[in-house]
Amino acid sequence: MSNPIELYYWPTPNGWKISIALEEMGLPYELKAVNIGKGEQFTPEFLRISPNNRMPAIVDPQGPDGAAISVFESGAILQYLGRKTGKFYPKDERGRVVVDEWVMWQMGGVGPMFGQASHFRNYAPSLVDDPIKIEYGQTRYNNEVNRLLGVLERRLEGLDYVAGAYSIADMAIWPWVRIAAIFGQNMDEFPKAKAWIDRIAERPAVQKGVAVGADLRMRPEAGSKEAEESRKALFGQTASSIAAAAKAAQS
Ligand SMILES: N[C@@H](CCC(=O)N[C@@H](CS)C(=O)NCC(=O)O)C(=O)O
Repeated sequence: MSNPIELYYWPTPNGWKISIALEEMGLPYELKAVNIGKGEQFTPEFLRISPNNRMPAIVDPQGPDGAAISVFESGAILQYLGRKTGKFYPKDERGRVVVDEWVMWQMGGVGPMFGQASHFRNYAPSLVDDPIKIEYGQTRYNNEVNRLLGVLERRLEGLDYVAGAYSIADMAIWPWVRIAAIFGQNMDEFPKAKAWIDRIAERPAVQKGVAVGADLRMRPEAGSKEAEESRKALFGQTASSIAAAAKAAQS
């Protein structure tokens, strides 16, 4: 029996990509919660595994040649797990290129743009402070989210999954797209994407994956001390603030 993969995780769309993949691939794993609202992503131990101070990350005790390996960036983790298991990641070059294209589309487009749309919708300071700038940010990122949903809708014309067969690309894209309605997108505009969301949601491994650590995700009440601490940990990060947080975590 091999040692479980360590999953550095917090229950968010980027975290779900990996809990879903591990469930789909039937790999044993051990949860290592990284409470990003409390700044646990800045500890020197975590930064050694994930230098970008973001979760998810994994440590596979049985990496290449049997030695341990750590991987950060969800797209790289999905590709690593796909290569390791030979599941949901085609071995033939043409098939693999298509999956890689859609994984990269998620990593470079969907993740960052949905992330910014969420920031401007849920976290930007009140409209009263600076209505023009905030509205500009909201419109820009909501339009990008809408454009990306249109790309997905066109892609799913005649396909059940983005690369033909269900793959790590769907696992990367689904956790963000399924919450697009919460960002104010009208999903009736995108019937194929909507059907794809439901098709994937029916998979038992996906249901297990999104349930991982659900009890950890307790959004602090707006205006509470916890909410203020979480804002401080997550927003306004600079190179020197990360260095200071890492140092503080060490002492
Ligand atoms: N490109 C990264 C993005 C990961 C990411 O943004 N993770 C967020 C949570 S969804 C995080 O760890 N945030 C901590 C922080 O902002 O300090 C990936 O796909 O792995």
